[in-house]
Amino acid sequence: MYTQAMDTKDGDDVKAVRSAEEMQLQQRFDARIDAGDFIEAKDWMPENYRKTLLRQISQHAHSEIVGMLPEGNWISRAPTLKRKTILLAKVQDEAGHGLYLYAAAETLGTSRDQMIDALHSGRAKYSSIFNYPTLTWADMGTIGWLVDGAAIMNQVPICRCSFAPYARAMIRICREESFHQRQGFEALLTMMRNGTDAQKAMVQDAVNRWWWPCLMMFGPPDDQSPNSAQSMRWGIKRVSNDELRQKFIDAAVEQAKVLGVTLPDPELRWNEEREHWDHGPIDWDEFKRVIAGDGPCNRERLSARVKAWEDGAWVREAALAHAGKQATAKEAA
Ligand code: FAQ
Repeated sequence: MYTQAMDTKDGDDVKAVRSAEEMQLQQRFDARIDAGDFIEAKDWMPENYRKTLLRQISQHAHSEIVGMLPEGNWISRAPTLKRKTILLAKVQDEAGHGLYLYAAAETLGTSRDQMIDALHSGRAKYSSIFNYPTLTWADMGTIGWLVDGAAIMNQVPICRCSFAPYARAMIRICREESFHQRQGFEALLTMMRNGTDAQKAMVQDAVNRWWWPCLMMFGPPDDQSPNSAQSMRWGIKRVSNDELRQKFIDAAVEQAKVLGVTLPDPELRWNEEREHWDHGPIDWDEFKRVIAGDGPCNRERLSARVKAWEDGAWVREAALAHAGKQATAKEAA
């Protein structure tokens, strides 16, 4: 006769077998990570590795999509046809990046609709940088130079992320971001070399406003970054938040000299011993406010995304109906 007790014992046996199997899988996974192997979506992975990747990749995808808004604001006001074409292409690239990244995240077992719902309901984050306004045309060049510059610095190491679909997406994204960064720098250089005094002042003002938020893009300092240690252990992050921030500052200081702009940090000083530029304190309270939803444009950005999603409902419905008809016609043929 089967009793509750017997069921429990059987259950315990099954659990013991399963956990021995899982331990083996875990050991194999750890060994692959230690050997620098790439993990594919179909491979076994610990649940927390999957969750961490989903969090980071979906937040990254959301950043690309929300990141279209500050620049989209200037497409209709670009000063020349050439600049308008470049900006249009750049904003379209960001949409493409968002789509590669959603596709990479979907391989982890969460649907795009679920990810988008998390963004629209405020449960998912996106980069703090896109909650700042774009006030003048110089903001377009500055976003290219500094925001894309920071994005590349952070994203190049992700091309070696242990999760292969993310790493593959990043290779293509980085190539495009590199073009974005150069076009931004070139746009600013044109204004600084050939522009009027008012245009030069406009560039300096944009750099003053974007510098500190760009430094926040790399995330909190290493000793206050709750996810870093585990993500580094898993090979999701290859270089720490602080190291990347420092590399970005070191590169930007030299580029600022070529442009002829000043970076708005009186404490920027070359440190012979460290062979890096020292910098002044970052306002982490501002960062916390922005990622908690209280930055200058958080509400505006989120409501623009929700509106675009709702306005596009008929397109999604029509595409699904069309795909359904095609499938039925194929079956009938
Ligand atoms: N903004 O423990 P950590 C772009 C959150 S793409 C908002 O250090 P982690 C292209 C973090 O999520 C820009 N939240 O976290 C473009 C975590 O919260 P959670 C996006 C931030 O993940 C250019 C908490 O703080 N790039 O710009 C930020 O190990 C121009 C604790 O932080 C990526 O997403 C922030 N800045 O390291 C488009 C790259 N920083 O999730 C248009 C991939 C931190 O626990 C125009 N992501 N947080 O609730 C990463 O490399 C990492 O996720 C970090 C954060 C480095 C961003």
